[in-house]
Amino acid sequence: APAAKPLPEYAKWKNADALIVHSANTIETKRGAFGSSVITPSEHLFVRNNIAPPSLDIVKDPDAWTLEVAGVARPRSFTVAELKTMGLAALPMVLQCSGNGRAWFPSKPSGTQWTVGAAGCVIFTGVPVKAVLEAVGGMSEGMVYMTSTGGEDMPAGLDPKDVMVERSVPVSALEDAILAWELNGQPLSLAHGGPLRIVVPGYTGVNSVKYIKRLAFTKEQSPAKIQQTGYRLAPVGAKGESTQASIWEMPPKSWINTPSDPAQPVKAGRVVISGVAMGGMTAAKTIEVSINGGKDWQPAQFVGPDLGRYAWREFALAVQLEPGTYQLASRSTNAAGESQPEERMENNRGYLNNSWRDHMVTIKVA
Ligand code: MSS
Repeated sequence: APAAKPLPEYAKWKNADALIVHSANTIETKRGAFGSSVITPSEHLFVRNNIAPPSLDIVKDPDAWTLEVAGVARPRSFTVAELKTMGLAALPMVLQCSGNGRAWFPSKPSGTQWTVGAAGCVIFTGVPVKAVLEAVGGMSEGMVYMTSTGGEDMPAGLDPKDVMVERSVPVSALEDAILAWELNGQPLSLAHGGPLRIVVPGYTGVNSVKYIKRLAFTKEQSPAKIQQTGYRLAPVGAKGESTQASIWEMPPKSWINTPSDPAQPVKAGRVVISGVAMGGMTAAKTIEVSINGGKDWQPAQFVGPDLGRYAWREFALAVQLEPGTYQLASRSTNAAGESQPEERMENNRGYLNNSWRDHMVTIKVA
């Protein structure tokens, strides 16, 4: 096996044993490293940056970071210190990259070959966007999108529009969105968007812009490339276009974490199969497991606390397994009645994979 790449400086505090370092900007959680306590430890949480993150200096005095708010009745800026006086919400939610599961697309889309680990269930703490909006007299009339701008320095010589991380989501998404300065009980690290990050629960990771410096309510979607042609549901072989669906809401999804290592035979007898199930925009309601490649399904139990509609649930099913080979699959259904499909939705960049067949694991019992 090739030598593991080292963790980049800004993520040095993470647990290298729990992670696959694809590059300095793309770090994946190993399938066996989510734990079974619902919340993904921060040291195990994936990282994805579209461009190099800003300097670590910006998290030295987080309260001094400023956020500009525009497209509202009374536009103004707030420091993080001021935001902390305006409201408080703790938001348990799945943070998942749009391209999680890309590795299984037969069309071999470009981009990081994530399997399951570009996701985690974490608790962000901050101020509700609603509270901030109230303080500025509400959004200006006719606004359709909530547009967030990342605080990266723009590389010299390039058109900022081609590189800036600026994402727009429908204004309806502000309902449960927060501006967060804390993750799992600790000040938000640079790796995850400190000093301040917007988090849009139920939406894919790219919509939760890190080191947010501007929050604007806008009539149009951002002109940035990452919005206009990036993160679009393009047919295989076709370029991204602003007329195609934007990658916003997440569909229901689940996968098995234990046992999941084909190289580690499991001892015959009673085996507990466990994993995680999410509902997307609404809660995961039921979860089924198959031990024969999806021919037969049986209900599994949710275990651990229910942290609300945007969090995932741990699930478990105890089965009796004789020596042999088993294909373990899981299928979740959300409160809106939507189930994981057998097949992925093919698309050029490998987004939104929630196929139960792709997430299946083959294990040996001896
Ligand atoms: N933000 C910013 N500012 N920048 C960048 O690059 N990225 C995205 C988000 N945000 C970015 C941002 C993505 S893309 C993702 S996933 C996320 O983030 C991640 O997170 P973390 O914390 O994990 O790193 Mo895909 O859809």
